[in-house]
Amino acid sequence: MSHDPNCLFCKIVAGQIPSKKVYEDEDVLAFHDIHPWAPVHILIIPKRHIASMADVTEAESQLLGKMTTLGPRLMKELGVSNGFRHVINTGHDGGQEVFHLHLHVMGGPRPWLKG
Ligand code: DGP
Repeated sequence: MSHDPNCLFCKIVAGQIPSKKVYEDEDVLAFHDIHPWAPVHILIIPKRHIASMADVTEAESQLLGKMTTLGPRLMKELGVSNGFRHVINTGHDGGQEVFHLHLHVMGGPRPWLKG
């Protein structure tokens, strides 16, 4: 399924729910997280509906590569210069709340990160 009409992030992709976009191309969308855990917290998502990392196959390797390499570029553009964290929560026990694959990229001055 490329678009799930009941999916929150598919609605953001379709422009039915507003978001603070930071990047968009034909494959991916990046926008600010509504409940940031860090001074700069963005989500990078595929435009087409993939529920989670548990649903990713080798066919999505290039897409995943694009998402992960976009993180550093966008952090730089957003002024994050001293490090950042990538997180993907997968499934109920992995703490996933929105079942449309998303990469959290978080940075900015500490303390916001434990440890
Ligand atoms: P996760 O627990 O990994 O599924 O994280 C889901 C994230 O999505 C969470 O950090 C908050 C964010 N989020 C939920 N609803 C919205 C929304 O409507 N807009 C935006 N920008 N972010 C949202």
